[in-house]
Amino acid sequence: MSHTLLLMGPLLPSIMATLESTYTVHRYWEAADQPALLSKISADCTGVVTDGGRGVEAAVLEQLPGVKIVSVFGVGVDAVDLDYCAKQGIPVTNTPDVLSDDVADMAIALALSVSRQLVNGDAYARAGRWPTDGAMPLTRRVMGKRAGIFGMGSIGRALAKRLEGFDMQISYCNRSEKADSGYRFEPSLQALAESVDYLFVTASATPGSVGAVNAAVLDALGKDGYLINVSRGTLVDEPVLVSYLREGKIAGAGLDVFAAEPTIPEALFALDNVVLQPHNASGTWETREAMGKLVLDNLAAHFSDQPLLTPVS
Ligand code: 8YV
Repeated sequence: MSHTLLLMGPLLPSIMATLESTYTVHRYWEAADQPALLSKISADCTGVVTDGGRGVEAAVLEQLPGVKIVSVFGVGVDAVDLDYCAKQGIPVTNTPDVLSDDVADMAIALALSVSRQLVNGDAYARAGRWPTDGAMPLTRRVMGKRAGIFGMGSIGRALAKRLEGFDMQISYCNRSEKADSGYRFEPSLQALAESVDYLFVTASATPGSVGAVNAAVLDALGKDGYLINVSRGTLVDEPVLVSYLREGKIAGAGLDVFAAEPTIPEALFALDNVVLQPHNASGTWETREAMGKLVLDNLAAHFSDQPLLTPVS
């Protein structure tokens, strides 16, 4: 008999197809009566599969005492109740590294888009304003500027490599210094913000990083500074960010992530110093396939008593 899994939300169709042909999968998000589903599978369910945004809460895991693995489609595990999993000895796996290049690409795309006003330029061209109004307003150069990276993990390093191509001076803030990186380490996020033109947020969401990009950090970034966030919206004090963008207290922002997804603060829609994405930094076929494969491989390793490929430490 195949192992019984609870799937919290939809994944890539090809990954779901493999999952459903290998295991007995129950689709939580489609259940009309979710508590009834949990009690129905309570005795049999041995694993949970979810994505980084949905995660899984203790209230669900408590109903499934046989669960011995949580496999996450995503690198961020902030939506999983890690304390509960640790207490119960449930290993959690994620999908690091395979998405770093695409997420770094998105950070670069956002920095270029907001600085060079790509979205506004596109609208200007499509509205036929070039022949009537002449050239669009001038924009800001990216190359050669100072970049600060908050979070020097796999995504931070992939981003730094790209920023080098733009001849940028690179500094970073991280829990610990990465001496081998060759970039300037700045332990204080506020001091980092003060010394750069672009502040990139790539750190994972932990109790220590949530809310870290606050008013003091944005003040330090200043009216000529840009914020680019491809990590989690919760790392930024979002209401403060919105008001700073409105009032021109920072130059602009490129945002792929928000505090209460999929809701984006409506005030941002009217601002032309912001470029928005619907949390799509890892959203390429190539990366999503690779993430899905890691989810499947971790499950296969678990169910055949092999070491997990990418356990969350
Ligand atoms: C995904 C992410 O969009 O990896 C993460 O932590 O946030 C993204 O890659 C998400 O997990 C898929 O829904």
